[in-house]
Amino acid sequence: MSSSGELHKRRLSAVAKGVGSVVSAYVDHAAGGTLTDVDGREWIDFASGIAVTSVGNSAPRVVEAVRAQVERFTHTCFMVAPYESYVAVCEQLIALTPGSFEKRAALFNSGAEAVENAVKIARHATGRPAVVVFDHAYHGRTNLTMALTAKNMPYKHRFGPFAPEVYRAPMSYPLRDGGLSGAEAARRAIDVIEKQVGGSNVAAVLIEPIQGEGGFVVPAPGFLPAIAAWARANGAVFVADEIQTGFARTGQWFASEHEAVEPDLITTAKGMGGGLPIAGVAGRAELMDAVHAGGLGGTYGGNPVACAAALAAVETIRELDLCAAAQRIETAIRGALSDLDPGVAELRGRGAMMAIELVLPGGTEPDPTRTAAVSKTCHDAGLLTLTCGTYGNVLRFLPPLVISDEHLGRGLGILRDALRT
Ligand code: PLZ
Repeated sequence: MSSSGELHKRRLSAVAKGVGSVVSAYVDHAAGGTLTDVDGREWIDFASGIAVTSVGNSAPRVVEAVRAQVERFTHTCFMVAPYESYVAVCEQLIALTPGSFEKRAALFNSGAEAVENAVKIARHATGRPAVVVFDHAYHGRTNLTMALTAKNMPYKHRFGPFAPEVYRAPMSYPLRDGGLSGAEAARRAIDVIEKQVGGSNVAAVLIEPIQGEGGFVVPAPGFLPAIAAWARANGAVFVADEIQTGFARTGQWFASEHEAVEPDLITTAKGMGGGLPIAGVAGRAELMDAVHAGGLGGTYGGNPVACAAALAAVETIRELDLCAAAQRIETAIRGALSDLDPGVAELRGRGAMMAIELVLPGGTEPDPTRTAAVSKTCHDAGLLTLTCGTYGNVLRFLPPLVISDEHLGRGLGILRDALRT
């Protein structure tokens, strides 16, 4: 087998430079909380492939379900010849997402595609053009979702022009908005929407209940409910982008539940598929069913192999009670990182979606240099961590929910050492 060094050389003359990688080690195999590279080195996984492998890599049920499905049939296209597992995944989405109202769902391939479709549905159902998003938001890399995403580098730079009718409102970011309460931050956002867009023009208000790429920003309590209430009162569709937060990651099936918010539509992907590419939009039947027959779809959306994996992932989350596991991971992380230096402005997040924001001591000036250095030290010691944040100064921890106490503890030890050096 080739070494990582050899593979990297091949990559340079085969893979486009625009596609990056966090580490230069190439993976050979992976399990519940570790990856092993082709050079035989074991890594502790605090990334889960960006919040995807919540049930672990090659989770037994997922492997079994995929193997069985591949042998029966690999693809028919649901729009050509339908099959049961697509319907079953939609039933699960309807049952698991918050909201006791009548729902429908549809399946897609990626998070960005789910977001695009949620916007299509909201515009079609309301007959309105405008989409409201927030500072620090991340919703994808397609043309419409680039417009919805806040950060220029690396996501948008020189990739425009972008889709029109996208408006950005200020987010509740307790560390950086002078400690506005949820209600005050919502008032500030609603003022912008009402003055700059007009309530009756808004098709959708789209928000991540905890922001992901933008820095694991947890809005102040009351912010999400107030924004959702405004949307309802103004006939706009409240869309929760739960692509990163969904499927037990934050200690509930969906992060909206922490504040008892019932979104009109929810977008899901990542943890949903147990490692296979699948995404969904689920929500109010009258919105979902407003779209004419044939108006939603795609060749691969809800591919049977991905559906089999999703059903197995859901079963695994239920059976192993991975919501409780995520809560235990939060407790362990909070315990290990409670006494850090003044350069750590905040430890925040929910469940197994936790982060620290690094600043220059004595203020809140972001410290992306130290963030990158700590991350690099972790990598050198065999811990796979990711950074995020508008200012590149947030270290985030997204272990698989099935990670062992031993691997979690070792990973946190490496992290503490890296913060001390
Ligand atoms: N919405 C909330 O977190 C994907 C992107 C990594 P796709 N986040 C990881 C990168 O640099 O491309 C994400 C998300 C939220 C939408 C998406 C988009 O999901 O499956 O990557 O299209």
